Amino acid sequence: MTTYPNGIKAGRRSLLRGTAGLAALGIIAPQLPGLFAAASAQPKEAAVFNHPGKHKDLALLGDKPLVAETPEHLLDDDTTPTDKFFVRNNGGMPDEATNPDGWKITVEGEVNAKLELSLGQLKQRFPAQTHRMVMECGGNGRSFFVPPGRGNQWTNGGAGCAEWTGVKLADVLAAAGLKDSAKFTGSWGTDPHLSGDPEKRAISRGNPLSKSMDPHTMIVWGMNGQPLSHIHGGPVRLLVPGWPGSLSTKWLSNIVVRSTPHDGAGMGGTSYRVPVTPIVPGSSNDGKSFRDMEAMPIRSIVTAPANGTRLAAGTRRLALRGAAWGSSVGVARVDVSLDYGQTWQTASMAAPRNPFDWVRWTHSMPVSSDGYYEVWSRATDRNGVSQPIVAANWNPQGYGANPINRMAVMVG
Ligand SMILES: Nc1nc2c(c(=O)[nH]1)N[C@H]1C(S)=C(S)[C@@H](COP(=O)(O)O)O[C@H]1N2
Ligand SMILES: [Mo]
Repeated sequence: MTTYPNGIKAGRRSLLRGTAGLAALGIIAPQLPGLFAAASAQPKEAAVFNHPGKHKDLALLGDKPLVAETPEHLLDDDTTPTDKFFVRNNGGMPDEATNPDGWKITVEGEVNAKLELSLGQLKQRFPAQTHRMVMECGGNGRSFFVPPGRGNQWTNGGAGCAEWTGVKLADVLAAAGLKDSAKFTGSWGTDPHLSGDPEKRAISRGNPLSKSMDPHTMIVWGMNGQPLSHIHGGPVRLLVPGWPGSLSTKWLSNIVVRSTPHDGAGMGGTSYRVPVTPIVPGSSNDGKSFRDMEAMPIRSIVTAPANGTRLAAGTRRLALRGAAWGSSVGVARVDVSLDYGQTWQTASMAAPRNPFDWVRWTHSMPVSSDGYYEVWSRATDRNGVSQPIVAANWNPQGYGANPINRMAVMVG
């Protein structure tokens, strides 16, 4: 009984707080085919996440380091409010900056002149921009793998879509002057390793220069119109949209431009890497032949009604709302099914504001009778690639699981 996906947990938590939830009936939406587990075998209510400025219904996945995901029904806003945005730390948190504008960032390596900039100088020297973009943990969806991947058992809530304000990383790199040898970047934050050993880094990730030069890749100090909060990497972080969230270095202090791929903690082996040729689920592998994860796969979620909602007897229409994002080519379509995928209907989508924004979708779906229904959602990208039925391309650390979304409602 190890494979209960935590989506159940998230749904169950909200139900336990409600008055007429399905949990009370012992009915919980399974997230994987065949897992119709008895309520008694369900995980206990998730630990409560208590942090100033964060929503109390975020689901705590880990304490040390601090990791909390957003239940799907809390992702129902067009723009994810900061209090509902997931949190993923790999180490501790640095002390909070007392003088944010004095925070220093250095840029060095394959550049003509090493740059040292305070946040105040960064704001003055380069044009600011604001974009609404998804940031998503590379491990989002991990709990859907069978057998489970190693690490925090994310359901679909290791993602959010906020408005980020800052400058283009490309402008800052250009100011340092890129040498011909510049091919990759790497970055560090100031968060301490959990062991307390100052020689060790919690995480330090990097990507090809081309992604750093994308005008949507930013050094940000603002989130949803407010100064970037400490827990989200304030006063300043990287925001590398569309690729694993781990690249979006919080508490950003150092950027290095390199001729070879970055070699920080969290690079190489099986870290943020996926098989090129599929491997046997559950097998061990050193990841040497894997490739670095780049664009996150396409995903859709249902954000309303909440998983486990009980609707009045006689309800004959479901007003569904959700979101879809991911894929390097953009979301083309979202389909929903009320009959376990036998028939699908296409939802209406709002246009995304930029290639890294999510798509909000809505659909009004007829219900033929009272009873238990599962709502499935499936997004398809512009290349015709859809979410698989079950998590695909198993890998030891559980990256890239994006099966169709499943949630349940009870009518009557
Ligand atoms: N310095 C630093 N940056 C970091 C991390 C970290 O632990 N330390 N975690 C990364 C990971 S794995 C993710 S998914 C995102 C999470 O950002 P958030 O906590 O603001 O949601 O930050 C990334 N940046
Ligand atoms: Mo992550």
